[in-house]
Amino acid sequence: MTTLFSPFQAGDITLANRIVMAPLTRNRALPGRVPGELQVEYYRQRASAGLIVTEASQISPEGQGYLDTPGIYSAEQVAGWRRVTDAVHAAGGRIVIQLWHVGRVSHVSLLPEGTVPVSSSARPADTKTYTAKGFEPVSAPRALRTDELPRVVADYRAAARNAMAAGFDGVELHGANGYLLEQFLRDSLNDRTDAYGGAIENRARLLLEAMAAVVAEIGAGRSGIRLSPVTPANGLGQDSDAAALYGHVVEQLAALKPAYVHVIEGATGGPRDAVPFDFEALRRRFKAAHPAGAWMVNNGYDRAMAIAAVEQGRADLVAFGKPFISNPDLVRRLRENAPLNELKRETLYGGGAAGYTDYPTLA
Ligand code: 8OZ
Repeated sequence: MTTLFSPFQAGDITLANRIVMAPLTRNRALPGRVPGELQVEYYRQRASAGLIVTEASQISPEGQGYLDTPGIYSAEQVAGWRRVTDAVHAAGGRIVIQLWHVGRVSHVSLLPEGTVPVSSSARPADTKTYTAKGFEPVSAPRALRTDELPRVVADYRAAARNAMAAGFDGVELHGANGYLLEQFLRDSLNDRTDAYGGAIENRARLLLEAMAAVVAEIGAGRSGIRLSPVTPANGLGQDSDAAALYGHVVEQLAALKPAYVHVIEGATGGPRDAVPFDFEALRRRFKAAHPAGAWMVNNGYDRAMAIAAVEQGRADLVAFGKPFISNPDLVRRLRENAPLNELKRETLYGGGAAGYTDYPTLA
């Protein structure tokens, strides 16, 4: 019988179990936005996950929106990530990197001198970001020109190439949580009049071009993507027809034959049912077009929910976020139905080893 603890083949990546460590922003990169020894230890401790998805990592200096998040665009960053992937692989794990461009969710102090955040639109986000001065409102963005979009797609492609050089098993495109690709998807923000705005086919174009570029660079079997059809994260309003928009997106993604699609059900890190959405219909639409593609679910899953979702065929993989922060041996704890450590919220973002690499494992 297939269970949460059974092995799984996601494209070209062989997973020891169906339990995934979700991408988690922790703001502990070194100067140069480079992952260091602390990240090596943190990810190594969590290598019993069937798959680790790293914290979101910017594809370019323009794609950064928070203090001390790592990148995957420089040689130093690639070298830092190589130490992380070597450690995870030596411990028997699998790891993909999440490729991130924040779009308008940024602040001028985090961006190259003299530049402002970029988006589908010049309308600012009603949200804050974390800078060297603490929480600050995001800066006003400018709309990307049509002739700049090939360069953005090329940045995703170069980042995927860097990910392979850094030894990752694959990449996950960050298409969720109110960042750049979702800023193009939703008609609550995208007010463009070019081929990247208006009809659903147009609003989905940048995401699909980025995904196609990643697939062309590293192969479909090493490419995944994360979506959040109804999240209110980062002040991006709801799309006027999320079912039609995301139905089109997963159908077009399916044609690219990715290893997996990762879906945040509900409000990221919050209520699962604040906005009605038929996630099961979305899964069926994807599976009808790409039966071998894995369906990864996330958001507030506990042990019983995860076991049931896999047993009933509603998910191939289940991603856990906060439980993996406080339980490096989460897989063992779920298998043995052992109690979980409490999460310390005050050490989520920034700082050092405390609340990062010092959570205890079972004896
Ligand atoms: C929490 C804090 C900063 C960024 C996301 C990358 O929501 C994030 C993020 C989460 O996807």
